[in-house]
Amino acid sequence: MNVSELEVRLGELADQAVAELAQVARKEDAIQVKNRYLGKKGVVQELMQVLPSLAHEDKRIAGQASNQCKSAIEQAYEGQLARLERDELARRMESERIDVTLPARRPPVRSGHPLRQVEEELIDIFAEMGFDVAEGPEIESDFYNFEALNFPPDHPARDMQDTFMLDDGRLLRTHTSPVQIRTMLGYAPPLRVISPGRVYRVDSDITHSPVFHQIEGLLVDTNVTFADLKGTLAHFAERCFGPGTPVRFRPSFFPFTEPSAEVDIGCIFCACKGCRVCSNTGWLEVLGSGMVDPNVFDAVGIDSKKYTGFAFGLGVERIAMLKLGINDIRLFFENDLRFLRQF
Ligand code: 2NM
Repeated sequence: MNVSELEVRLGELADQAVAELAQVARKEDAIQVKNRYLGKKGVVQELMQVLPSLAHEDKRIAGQASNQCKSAIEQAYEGQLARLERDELARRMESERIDVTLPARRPPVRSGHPLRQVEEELIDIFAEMGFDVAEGPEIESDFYNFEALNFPPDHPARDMQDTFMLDDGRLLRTHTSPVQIRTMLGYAPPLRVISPGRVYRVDSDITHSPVFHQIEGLLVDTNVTFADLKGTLAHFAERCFGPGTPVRFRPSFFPFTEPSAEVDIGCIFCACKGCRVCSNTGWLEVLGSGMVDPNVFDAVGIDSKKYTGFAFGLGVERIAMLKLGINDIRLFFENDLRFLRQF
């Protein structure tokens, strides 16, 4: 093979390699093509084995032709590689595209369970009036739950039907009054406390749950009268249900208070005209209350000649149902998000 034949052959190889490189669709294929032409045992190297047989002047020409061929293939290789990478990037940009105009994902709104919202509102109202918050155990002894509260030993409220009993004679508290007993045993008057918390009774229907929440209040001082009770609860009713909310006190009975009274508010659904919710009475019962019975003071060692006090209790579920327009108490305890998300 003479030098001009070599030059032609190198030119053909370069054209061939460039054409092949233009066809490949993958980076690995491009590398393979380049190696086949330019590798140590590649076709260009093989062709150049004629070099030693050429005349001195022709060797220089052959070397130049070989370099030209190599750089043409090299350039085509680099170009194709760049093109493949660009295509790959474009493909990924298309398939992994982020639509920046989409509305942001909303984080779950932590408004709190409706019962907790109402409980906090009620606590705030009493806190404004200077009541401290007291808490106590949910498992109680008969003494704190009944005896100290002036329940006679055979009183029907102690019946097993109403109270969840433990095997050892203790019980799940049926009200938060035991907290008031513990407070009176631990602190000297004047006292002004509320006791929010979970209580338990064997009872279940659309207005009763075996577990529910109470807030009880207790105020003990010298010269506390029923007028103080009325003023406090009338103020509470206005803060809870709106200015001008009417209240009325009906005589009632609790073992731990004497006298005792149920507290009604004017029906907030019919403006006291009478409707289904208030059973056409125009009134809704929201609180129990009364003057602390001297027997309770005796049980906790408070001098009932020196001190008087009032107490009251409310069901958080009942108030929440009235305020939020909920007609089944069980909804509070089912954890159905379709219910909870409404509050
Ligand atoms: C109520 C109604 C009336 C009450 C009484 C006491 C205590 F400990 F002072 F005697 N605590 N809570 C009370 C009074 C609770 O709930 C309907």
